[in-house]
Amino acid sequence: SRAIKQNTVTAEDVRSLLPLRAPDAHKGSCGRVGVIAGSQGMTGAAVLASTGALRSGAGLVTLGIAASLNPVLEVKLTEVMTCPWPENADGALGAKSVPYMDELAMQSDVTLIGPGLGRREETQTAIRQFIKEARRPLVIDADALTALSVDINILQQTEALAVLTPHPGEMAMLTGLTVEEISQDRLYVARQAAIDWASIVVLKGAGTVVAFPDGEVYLNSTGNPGMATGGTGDVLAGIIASFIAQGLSSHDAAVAGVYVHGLAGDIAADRGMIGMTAGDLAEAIPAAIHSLTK
Ligand code: NPW
Ligand code: AMP
Ligand code: MG
Repeated sequence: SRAIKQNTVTAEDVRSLLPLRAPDAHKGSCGRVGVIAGSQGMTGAAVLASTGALRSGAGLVTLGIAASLNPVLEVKLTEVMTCPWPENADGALGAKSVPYMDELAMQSDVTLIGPGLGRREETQTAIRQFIKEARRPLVIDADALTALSVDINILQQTEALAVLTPHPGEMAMLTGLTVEEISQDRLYVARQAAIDWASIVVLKGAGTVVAFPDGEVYLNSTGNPGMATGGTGDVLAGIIASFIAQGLSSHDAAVAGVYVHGLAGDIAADRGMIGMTAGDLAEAIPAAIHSLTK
């Protein structure tokens, strides 16, 4: 690996970054997270992303979802509010949904877009249009990364500061490199991407790298291979968005979010690493935050 100065994050560092709860806090002062996620077959991704945001302390979480899926989400989610949005003939988000995406973003401190949205062409086009016009902080994950990969210049065009959370497969799509090339030099690849895209890049995997447009790089120390199971990335995106909504800079939210996500994975693994689920990890987030702040 090329010589890059890497920062390691300690529990003490994260403690000092985490949002505080003022005695007179109310739900409106603890951050509003907008979530654009889920499609037929992947409503779970929307649930996990929204739950990750709630379990890390967001005051209010609102999920935008294709209208035909709304009844399912109303049942699966209790504390999260949902917005049933007009959909295309195939029941997915598309051009008709974009004004509603814009409206949700204007009413939220941060918008998380991508988990489980799917790769239908109309959905992908709508995602690009939304990101291009966005003005407030974004967390961009999963199928919204796929959308970006056909026109990465959108990141230069948008006013919004974005945190991108690719796994190595998504990073390969975004950069044109192979997964093997990325794995050989994770620090360098993440750092160069953050510089080129003027965005914060969270390159996931064992030893997640968080890289910033000024060349600064962090290597995470928490987490375990029990987290190699469907949906854990959706939870991470929710945590980072939640910390931004609670007033952390996107920089601090990415660093603290990755650490807390891994710690929650470690706490969930105390009950057995094999067979732990993304839902178990999400349920362990409050204990992870408590262990850092008590
Ligand atoms: P391979 O072949 O496995 O070795 P995709 P996804 C590669 C939603 N979900 N290191 C991988 O390689 C997500 O939110 C919904 C190296 C393959 O080529 C998305 O919207 C769930 N390679 C959607 O599903 C729960 C790695 O990347 C490609 C790698 C698709 O997301 C699950 C796979 O990537 C899921 O979260 C690594 N660490 N990781 C739900 N319950 O609703 C991946 N690759 O095609 O983007 O598939 O990540 O599952
Ligand atoms: P995704 O592939 O988007 O669901 O994201 C998977 C999440 O699990 C990321 O946060 C990864 O960093 C984490 N993860 C997966 N495998 C491991 C591993 N072997 N060690 C630590 N974290 C992992
Ligand atoms: Mg993912």
